[in-house]
Amino acid sequence: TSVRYIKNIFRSMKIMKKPLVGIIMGSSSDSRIMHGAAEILDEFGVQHEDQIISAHRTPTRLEEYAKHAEKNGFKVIIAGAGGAAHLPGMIASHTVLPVIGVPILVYNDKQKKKSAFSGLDSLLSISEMPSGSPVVTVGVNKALNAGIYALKILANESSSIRKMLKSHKEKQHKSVLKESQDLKRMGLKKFVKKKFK
Ligand code: RP5
Repeated sequence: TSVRYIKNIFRSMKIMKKPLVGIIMGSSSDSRIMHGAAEILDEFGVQHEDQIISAHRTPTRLEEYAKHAEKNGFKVIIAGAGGAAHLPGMIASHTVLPVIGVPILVYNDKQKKKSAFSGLDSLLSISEMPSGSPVVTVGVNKALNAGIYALKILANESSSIRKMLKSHKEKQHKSVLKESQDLKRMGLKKFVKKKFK
């Protein structure tokens, strides 16, 4: 049994070494938002492979990427896109891997302008998939949540990720308690001044 135990440890170390998550985005401009997903995966020691794939500008890469993701054993794909955000849905139509969509609020730095519909365009483009071809969708720009959701999917097969998710929850609980204690002690006026000014 101890040999089997050691073998299992090595197997799980090997699993953690190869990318389990594919992060893709429609444009380099999305990378400023999508790095939120990468950060939480890094914190959990989960490898991910990151690429730019545009549903509109590089349409032939969609099927290619879906095959690549399956061949390389990815367990979940996180796909972010803004505006007419077809990337998550089109990738989902090429694979049975779960796809988590991140609607991105397109922001043009040079003109200091948001997209015409402030992210609602991307949100609806991703969430309103036809029956039979689902994409789960997080909130606008919520790449961190997509990362956490991917970890939850991976936790079904990994007790160490499950444990880390539990302690992540505990950390959140403690941090809210601490803030509440500070608020109670200082009163609203002082609290706001200290925290936000
Ligand atoms: C979408 O168009 C991309 O996902 C991006 O959010 C948006 C704007 O792309 P750029 O014009 O910044 O390349 O396809």
